[in-house]
Amino acid sequence: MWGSNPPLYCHPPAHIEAIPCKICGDKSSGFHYGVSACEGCKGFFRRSQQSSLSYACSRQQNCPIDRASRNRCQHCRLQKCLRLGMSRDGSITPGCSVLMGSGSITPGCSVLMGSGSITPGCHILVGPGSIHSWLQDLAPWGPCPCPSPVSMSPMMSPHPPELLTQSVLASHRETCQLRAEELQLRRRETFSREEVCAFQKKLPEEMWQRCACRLTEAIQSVVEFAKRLRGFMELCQNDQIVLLKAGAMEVVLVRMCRAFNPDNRTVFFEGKYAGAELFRSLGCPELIGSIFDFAQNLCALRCSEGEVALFSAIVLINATRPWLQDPGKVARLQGRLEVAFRLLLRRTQREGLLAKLPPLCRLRALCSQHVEQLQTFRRLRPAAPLSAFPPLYRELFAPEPESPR
Ligand code: HC3
Repeated sequence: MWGSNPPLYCHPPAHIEAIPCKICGDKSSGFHYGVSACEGCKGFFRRSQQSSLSYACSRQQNCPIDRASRNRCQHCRLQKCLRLGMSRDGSITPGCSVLMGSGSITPGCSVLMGSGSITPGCHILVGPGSIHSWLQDLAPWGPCPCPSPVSMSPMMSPHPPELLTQSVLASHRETCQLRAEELQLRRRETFSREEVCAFQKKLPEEMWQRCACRLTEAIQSVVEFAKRLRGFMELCQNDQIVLLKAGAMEVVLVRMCRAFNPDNRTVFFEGKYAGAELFRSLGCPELIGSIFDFAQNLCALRCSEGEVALFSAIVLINATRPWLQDPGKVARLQGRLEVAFRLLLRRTQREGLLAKLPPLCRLRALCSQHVEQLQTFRRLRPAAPLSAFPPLYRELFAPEPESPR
C-alpha cells in the first residue's frame, strides 16, 4: 500500500518562485488578512468574519482544502484559514503589529533575503515544505504601514513587559489551531467504541502517517507563532531555524495540554476526544503513555491561555540551544520574555507556578523518546518509505545524514 499510493502530505508544497494561495493553492492575488491568498479564500474569510454563522463539519474535521474541494466544507476551510494565520486585523507582519505599532522588518533584513553563512553542524534544508520555506512563506514583502524608526525595532524598544505579554498572547491566539473555549465545550464529544476499534484496526503505516500529518500541522502553527513573536524575525536566519528545529515539538507538547481532558485522559484528535488506546496501532504505547502523562501533569497546573502562551515562547526562545550564531541576542529576547512572564504571574498572584512547570529537560526527554520511536519504526518496517511523511516532519525528526563534501 505504501508503494502504490502517492504521498498524502497534509499541505501542498510551498513554491518559492510564485507564492500560491496558502489556503487552497490557487493563484494568489496578494496578502489578505495577513496571508498570501486567492480572491476566493479572501472573500470566504471576510464573509466568515462578518456573519455570526458557525460552520460544522459533517466528516472528521480534516477535509482536504484545495482549489477543487475548497467549497465543500466551510468549517475545515475556515479552520485552515485560521491555522495558516489569517486574522481579522491582518496584523501578522512580525514586528509590525498594527495593534502594537512597533517597528517593521524591512525586506532587506527579512529572512527571505538572508544569505548569511549558516553555522556548520546545523544542516538547513531549503526545499519545498522545509522550515526554511515555511518561514519564507509569510514573510513581509510589502512596506509596513506602521512607522518604523530604527530605535523602535522590537528587540531594542523599551516596550513595557505588559505589552510584550499582550503581543505573545495575541500571537498564541492567532496560531493555536483551536480556541480554548471550543476545546472545553467539546469535551463530551468522545469517539465511540466502534470508532476507536476502527482506528485500532488501521495498518500501523496508515496510523503513523495520520499522526505525522496532525503533528506536522501542529508544528506549522508553531512556526507561525514564532514568526509573530516580537523579536523572533529579527534573529538571523540560522538562529530562527535552530530554535524552531530544537523547540517546535516541545511547544506542540506544551500546547497539547489545551486539547487534553484530564478528567478522562483524552485528547482532541481528528475531531473528537480520544484516549491513549486509540493510538494502539502505532505500536508505541510507552511514548503515548509518556505524552499523556505529561499532558495530565501540565493540565493539573490549570494554566491560563496567557501562561501557556508565555511558557511556549520561553520554551522556544532558548539561548542554550546548540549551534546558535548569536546566543547573546537570543538571551536578551529570552530575558524580556522571562520578565514578562514573572510580571504576569505576580499580577495574577500565581508566582508559585514557576516552580511547578515541567523542567525543559523533561520536554527534551520526551522529544528524544519520540525520535527513537521513529528510528525503531524505520528499522522494523523498512518497506514504509520515509518519503510518505511530510517534508517538515522528516526535516525535524529524520534528517538525512549530510553527504560528505
Ligand atoms: C502528540 C501527537 C501529535 C500531535 C497531536 C496534537 C498535539 C496536535 C494538535 C491538536 O490540537 C492536539 C493534538 C492532539 C493529539 C496529538 C498527538 C497524540 C499522539 C501524537 C504523537 C506525537 C504520536 C507519535 C506519532 C509519530 C510517531 C508518527 O510521530
